[in-house]
Amino acid sequence: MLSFPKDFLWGVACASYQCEGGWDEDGKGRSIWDDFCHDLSGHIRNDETGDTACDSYHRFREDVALMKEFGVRAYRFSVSWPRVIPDGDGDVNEAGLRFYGQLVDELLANDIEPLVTLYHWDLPSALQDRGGWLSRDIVSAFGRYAEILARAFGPRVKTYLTINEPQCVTWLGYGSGEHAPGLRMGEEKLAQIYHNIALSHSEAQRRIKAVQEDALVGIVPCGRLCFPEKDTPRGRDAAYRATFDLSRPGWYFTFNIILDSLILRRYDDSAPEAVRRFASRIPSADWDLMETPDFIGVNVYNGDVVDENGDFLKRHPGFPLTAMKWPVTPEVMHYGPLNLYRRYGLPMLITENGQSCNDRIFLDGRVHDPERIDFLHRYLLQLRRAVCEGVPVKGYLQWSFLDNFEWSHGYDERFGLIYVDYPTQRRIPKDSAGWYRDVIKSGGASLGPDPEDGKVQTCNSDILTTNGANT
Ligand code: PNW
Repeated sequence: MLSFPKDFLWGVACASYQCEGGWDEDGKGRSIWDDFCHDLSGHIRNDETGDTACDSYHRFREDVALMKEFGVRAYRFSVSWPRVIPDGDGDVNEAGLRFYGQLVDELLANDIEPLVTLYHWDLPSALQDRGGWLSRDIVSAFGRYAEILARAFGPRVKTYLTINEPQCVTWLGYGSGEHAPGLRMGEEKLAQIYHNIALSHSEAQRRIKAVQEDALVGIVPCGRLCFPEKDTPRGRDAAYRATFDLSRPGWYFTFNIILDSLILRRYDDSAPEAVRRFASRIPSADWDLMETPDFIGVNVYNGDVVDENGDFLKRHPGFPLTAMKWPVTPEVMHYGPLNLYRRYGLPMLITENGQSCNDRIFLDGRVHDPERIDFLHRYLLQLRRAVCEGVPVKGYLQWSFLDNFEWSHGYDERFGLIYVDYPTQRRIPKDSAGWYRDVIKSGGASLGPDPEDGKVQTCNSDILTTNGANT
């Protein structure tokens, strides 16, 4: 009896700046994250940097061997743009390309499918000097970069993710300034950045497919995902509407701000004034340039609960939190993908899910992380509900295989299945690594029955219908 489809892809994910290190080796150019960390003005906890990180630039073979040992079937990694094209749109750094070619070969030799993210936030500094994502020049530079990678990888790589979390790139990078390049811009400029990102995704998708027709190309948005307090038709509708309502605070942190552009080729009627003003100036030729992705990569960490009237409910005192103080809301893994499917009708891949814990090495020399196991277990049970309802989720990637550099939080936050002792770079599998190995090996059967009804659901082959927003 299978509850997840037989070809369901089980894997793990990471990103270049968070794990590679080797920040100035073998001809790599500088990225905005190198600059942001090096200026030591309090952007990053403990003034930490990704200069060395997990040293995966040198230890990738050891890391891939560990993935193999724990049964991982897919690895989502990102390419550092300035490692491959130091100034972003000039000469190619062959040594950088070679590194990623070797990583891909090592994965394939171990039966692990490489899933390649083109952009996980380490923009070449030289491009930021020319405006970064605010400048429309980025569209052709990003397209060229994508084509260079697609040519280099050839048929070895079948799945690409273009841009990780446009919402974080835009809002955290150019709005709140919490992330590199640390700027604070107004809403119309943020809308311009979103538009440039949508055009960049589209250009990359076209150029990858021109080189490799059968490649699958997705994008990885993030943002507010809502779920109903009560699972009733009214509750579900309210959660759907709240998820995509741009008139609520934080329009820049919603999935539809980017996906409506790419897929529906318009902005939602609920868009705030600044966005509408910007949208009214978009030339109609731009809409013709938009490419619908083949699938949506969804990063799922937590969500908001709404009642049947669509009001957001406050969490009760003492609500369960992760070490990073993110709420533990497993239901988001059911209703998040469900609502995205209802609006867009596309297949999905869970591209990230996990939690940070205050992990440490115990007296017995091992790393025990029962909270992480409980978290993954709860979220995967909810994902099973979505899959059993017919939501086409093709795979699940845990974030993250190794502990790594958690952006402005530095190394304090540990998301890994594998503990990294940074002073020695020793890797120590946590209890959760063994637990996840069993999940993968059993195709999800080891999750056991759903505590709510005591049953192990099985897949429903009748695929849900979408509500037609995209027709
Ligand atoms: C993701 N939120 O970012 C990133 O893609 C990863 O690089 C990062 O390490 C991981 O999550 C863990 O933080 C997120 O506010 C940023 O819900 C913000 C949110 C979620 C994920």
